[in-house]
Amino acid sequence: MDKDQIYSESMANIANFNFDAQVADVFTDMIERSVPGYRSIITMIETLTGHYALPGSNLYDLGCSLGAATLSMERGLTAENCQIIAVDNSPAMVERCRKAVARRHTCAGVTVIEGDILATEIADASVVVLNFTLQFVPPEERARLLERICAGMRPGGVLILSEKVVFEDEHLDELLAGIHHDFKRAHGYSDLEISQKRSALENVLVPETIPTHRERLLSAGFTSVDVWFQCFNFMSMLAIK
Ligand code: GEK
Repeated sequence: MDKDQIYSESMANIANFNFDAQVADVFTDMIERSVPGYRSIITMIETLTGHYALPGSNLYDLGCSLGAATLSMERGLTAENCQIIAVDNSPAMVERCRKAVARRHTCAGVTVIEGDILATEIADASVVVLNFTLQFVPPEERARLLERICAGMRPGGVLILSEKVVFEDEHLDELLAGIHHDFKRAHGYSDLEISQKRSALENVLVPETIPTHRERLLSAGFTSVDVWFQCFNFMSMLAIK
C-alpha cells in the first residue's frame, strides 16, 4: 500500500482537496490513518449486508472510492440474484475500483459506474451505503438525495450512513477534534500535514451534528434511525425504511 505523503512538504498555496490520481494512489493508507474506526465499519458492512440484503434487490455503494465497502458488501451477500452498483464521480477512483472488482472472480454481480450520485437512479434497493460520502455533497443537496434514496428502497431496507461529525457542545467538539488529531499523530502524520490537510478540506468536507443527520433522515422517510458505531468525531448510522 502506497503511503500518503501529499501534505508532508510545506506548501505556499493549498488547493481545495480533490479526489485525483495522486489521492487515489494513496487512498487506502490515507483513510485508514485518518478515520478512526474505518476498518471496523468496512468489516461490519459485510455483516449488515448479510442481515439486510433481500433476494433480487439492488445494493448501492455511493461514493465508492476504491471499492472497500463494495467488496465488503459482496463478501457479506447471501441473498440470491442481487446486483451491487458502485458509483463515484472521480475517474481516478473508478478506474482503480474497477480493477479491484475485476481481481475478485466472484464479483459477477458488481457494476462500477463513473457518475454523480446526485444524478444516479436508486431503484429496488435493500442496502445503500454512503460511507463518508455525504459530507462531500453540498449541504443544500443532502435532503433531496436522502429523499430519493429512501424513495428507491424496499420497505425494511437499510441505509448505512457514515460521517465525520461536529458537536453542539463547544467543549466536547474541541475535545474530540483534538483527540482526532492525536489519533492522526499516532498514525505518523506530522502537525504540518494535519494542518495543511485541514485547510485543503475546509469548505469541501462539511460535517454536521448527529441530531441534524437523524432529523433529516426521518424527514426523508426513514422510520428507524440511530447511531450503531462511533469513535470520537466519526460515526455511522443505520436508517431503516
Ligand atoms: C470507502 N466510501 O472507502 N458523486 C459521486 N461520488 C462522489 C460525489 C458525488 N457527488 N461526491 C464525492 N464523491 C469510501 C470512501 S471517500 C471519503 C469515500 C473520504 C466521492 C469522492 O470522489 C470520493 O471517492 C468519495 O466520494 C469520498 O468506504 O475521502 O473521506
